[in-house]
Amino acid sequence: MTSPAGTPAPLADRVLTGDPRALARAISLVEDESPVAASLIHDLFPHTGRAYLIGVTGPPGAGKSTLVDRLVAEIRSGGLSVGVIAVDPTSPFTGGAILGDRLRMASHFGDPGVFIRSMATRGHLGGLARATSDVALVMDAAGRDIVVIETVGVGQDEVDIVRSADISIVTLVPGTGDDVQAIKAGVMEIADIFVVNKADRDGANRAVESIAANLSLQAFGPEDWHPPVLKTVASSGDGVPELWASIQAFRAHPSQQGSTRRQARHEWRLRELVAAAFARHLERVLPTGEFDRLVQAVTARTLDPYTAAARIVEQAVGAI
Ligand SMILES: Nc1nc2c(ncn2[C@@H]2O[C@H](COP(=O)(O)OP(=O)(O)O)[C@@H](O)[C@H]2O)c(=O)[nH]1
Ligand SMILES: [Mg+2]
Repeated sequence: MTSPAGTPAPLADRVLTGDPRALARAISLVEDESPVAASLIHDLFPHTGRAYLIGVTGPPGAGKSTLVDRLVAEIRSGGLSVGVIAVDPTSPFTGGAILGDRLRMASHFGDPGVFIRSMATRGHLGGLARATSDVALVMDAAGRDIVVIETVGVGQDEVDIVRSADISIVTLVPGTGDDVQAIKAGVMEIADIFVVNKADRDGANRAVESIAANLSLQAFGPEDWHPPVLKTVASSGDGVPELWASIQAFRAHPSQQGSTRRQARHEWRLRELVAAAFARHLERVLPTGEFDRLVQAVTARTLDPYTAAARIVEQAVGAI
């Protein structure tokens, strides 16, 4: 696509045509929080909202990357295009484990319907969850039907990432009942589907029962979706077609037909952006050292934290 003058079309236009090189470039800009990222998102945003976001989380080594790889193959067999965002720092997709990266990519190598991107887990000023959300937006704009986000369910950032997907899949393995504790309690509550992977190992049924027992403590209404507990062997692909079927059943479930979940996602994003903008504004308008002085006053108990916060807001808002 070229503009009338014969110069290359703007990046946003090329992303919208699905050009993988433009997609890679746009993702880098967004991930690096480049100054042009906001205007890029501005141009792309009206063309987003079509992709379905699948969050996959669980402890390191549970087989998430292997499972995602198989799931992508399953999705591709139905003809849908896929974007994968690997946020898991231990993921073979991510930098560092370059050999694993190549091996993993190899199964989809040459398939333009699959775009895999690893995210650096550090250095995001606006937060990892924000960066991940924006990368997913760019993939959405580029026409990816499905975006799969892999993350380790250990930190708050990861929980936020999975919570902001359209569906959250929590992956556990047999043998260690502690796994359920190893991931954040909050993750158990956000799971729409539980997967007991490595079901070729002893104790898979016990793990299923313990998750089911845990679920029975939660109150589900008759209209609610009841999170199923599935068994998979990601290394062989066993159970993966059933997982994909379950994802589709969730997507079609009456409880998912409104925009409640997406509205919650946008509310959360907007709050994050406003908070970040306010923090940047504070840095500009507060007199040098003022924030530190207030922290010291609170530490010395000469000032209470509510009064200190009120003073900061007053100075900031007064200067807007
Ligand atoms: N036995 C068995 N091993 C598996 C299975 N799925 C993955 N693995 C292995 O578990 C290890 C960790 O897998 P990986 O996908 O990197 O886990 P992640 O850290 O959760 O992304 C690898 O050596 C995989 O080959 C499975 O279903 N059964
Ligand atoms: Mg991984």
